[in-house]
Amino acid sequence: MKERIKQLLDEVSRMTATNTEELEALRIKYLSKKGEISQLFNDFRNVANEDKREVGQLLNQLKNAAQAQINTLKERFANQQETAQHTDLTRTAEPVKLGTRHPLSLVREEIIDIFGRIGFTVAEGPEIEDDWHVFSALNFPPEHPARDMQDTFFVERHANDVLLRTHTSSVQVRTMLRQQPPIRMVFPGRVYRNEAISYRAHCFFHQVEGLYVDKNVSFADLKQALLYFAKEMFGTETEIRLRPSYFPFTEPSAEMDISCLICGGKGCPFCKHTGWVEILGCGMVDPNVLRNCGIDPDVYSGYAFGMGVERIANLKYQVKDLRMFSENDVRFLEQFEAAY
Ligand code: 2NL
Repeated sequence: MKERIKQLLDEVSRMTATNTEELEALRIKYLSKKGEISQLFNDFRNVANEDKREVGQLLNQLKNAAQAQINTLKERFANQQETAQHTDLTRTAEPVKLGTRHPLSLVREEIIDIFGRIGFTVAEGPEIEDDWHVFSALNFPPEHPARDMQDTFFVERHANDVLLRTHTSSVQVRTMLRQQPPIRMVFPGRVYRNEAISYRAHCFFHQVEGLYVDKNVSFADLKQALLYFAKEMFGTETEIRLRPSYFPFTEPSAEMDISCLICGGKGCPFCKHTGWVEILGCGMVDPNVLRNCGIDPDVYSGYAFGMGVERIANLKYQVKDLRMFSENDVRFLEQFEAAY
């Protein structure tokens, strides 16, 4: 028995395997219930009493040696597998996930694209402005509430107040001061208003405004351009209606509704059972605004319009909470079209 144990001790110390299957076979051979070592433990009963102590110690030594050797080999395989994973050059490449484009960018680009097809080019301008470009030139009376701290973020308060623009119209003003008609442009950009943040208001949002100034520009031209826009943006079935409204910088002014996208005009909770949803404001540029910007209102006339990009995106994607647009939650953003 002692001979057999010593023989096995020698075998076990030289035990080696080239893969996990071989290793498992060794474990079964030596350590399983019917394995060689267990067999020896069974035979231990028959060992003479005076030898029991010595043989017992040898047996335990063998069992521990076998277990230790198997564990060492097991660890070696685990390490090898890990290195193999890093060096296998034939492995399929990790899939690279495409990012998605922000819904507001998608909508802004679509608006620019639609107006581009009927001759509108694009201009941008500064977000930090002064009182004259944002209010005075646009015919806001001196006591107009928009000029109040409550509605506008002021950077510096002095004679020419420095402030964050509340609409992109200041870019139109800069454009008209720089060039004579014809002007046919859209003006996308971020604007700021001092509002409490909620699901339907934010202290910043995005606008696209439009301006067309030339000889003999009429309200009919405005209506036709906006009808084209509505059908391109929301589908050819879309109808529009204009309701009289008021803005300091246009006269006459109107708000435009489109037939409800959800019910097609029949009336549903989305359109509050009116069949219509509001999408933008528009009007004929007030002669005072043209004059303030160096354009002769006796020679030229123009139309202008302005829309909130968030508003259009809400309609298109039915986003219930405006804050989703600025929180960068990937679970929201991932749902939109990928960049390519
Ligand atoms: C709205 C309404 C509007 C304009 C913006 C404009 C600009 C100049 C002259 C005249 Cl320089 N008008 N812009 C006109 C009518 C409406 O915006 O609700 N926007 C979100």
